[in-house]
Amino acid sequence: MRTILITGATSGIGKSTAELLAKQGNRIIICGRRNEVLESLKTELSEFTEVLSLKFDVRNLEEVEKAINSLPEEWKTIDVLINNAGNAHGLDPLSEGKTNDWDSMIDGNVKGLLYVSKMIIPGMKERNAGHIINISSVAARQTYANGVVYCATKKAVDVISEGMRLELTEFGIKVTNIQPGAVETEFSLVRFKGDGERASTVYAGYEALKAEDIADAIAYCVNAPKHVTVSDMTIYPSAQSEPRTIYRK
Ligand code: NDP
Ligand code: 8X3
Repeated sequence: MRTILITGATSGIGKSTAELLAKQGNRIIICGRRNEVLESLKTELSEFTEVLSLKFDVRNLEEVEKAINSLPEEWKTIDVLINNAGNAHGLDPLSEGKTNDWDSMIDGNVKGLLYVSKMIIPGMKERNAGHIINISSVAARQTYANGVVYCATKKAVDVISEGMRLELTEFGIKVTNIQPGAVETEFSLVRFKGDGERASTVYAGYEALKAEDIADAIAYCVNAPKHVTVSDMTIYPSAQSEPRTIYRK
């Protein structure tokens, strides 16, 4: 039975992935900042498998280290790390961008992913086994105006995935980089700081991806035979041709 640690498991892609991989019989470590959500998800998933929850902010190195070091001995062997936590904050031109939004995106989407990975990689190297799945975005493929800092963070995730593959393949560690297009989750609600009406316009007039669609793709990568590594995957809703272009009815 594999042990899988998922960051950002309290919502959207991370939550659906936790649900699917739990139903497939894997032991799951769910992570996020919202304790109540973690606890209710833990109860839900415990019906299918063993679950452990860790509450930490990926931007805070001390919290990351403390949380991961607190894992009981029998949970310390992490077979699969899914670096999913992340968000966009704001949609503004650089000249008007809020620096605290930039900090949140750079610290969360890039530094947070590095902090968590640094805690998990040494064990994988020792065991000569493991799989790291990084959730990037189609925003890494095509920069869009007003989302430059978010796009830059996701480009960084692509580069980090590539670098991990260069450094870790010889240790038998697989690295997968996934670039989803528009997925209807809490993503836009967070980007627009709780403005639900504005968030819903992002998904209006076409069928956006569901978190479950990305969970399916992640599960495919996790379940591939030992000799098969899915290195990169890009998944669009059928109505989206590139990050800036969605055909709406
Ligand atoms: P959600 O907003 O639904 O989920 C984001 C998750 O990340 C939550 O569980 C949240 O948990 C966690 N998170 C955010 N910031 C932090 C932090 N600082 N520390 C710890 N956890 C954090 O969005 P999605 O499910 O859509 O996003 C998941 C990933 O997918 C992100 O990396 C996003 O960039 C990427 N993505 C999303 C797309 C989309 O269209 N939705 C498209 C392409 C990529 P909590 O608040 O409890 O901490
Ligand atoms: C989220 C997808 O196109 O809104 O990464 O940037 S997009």
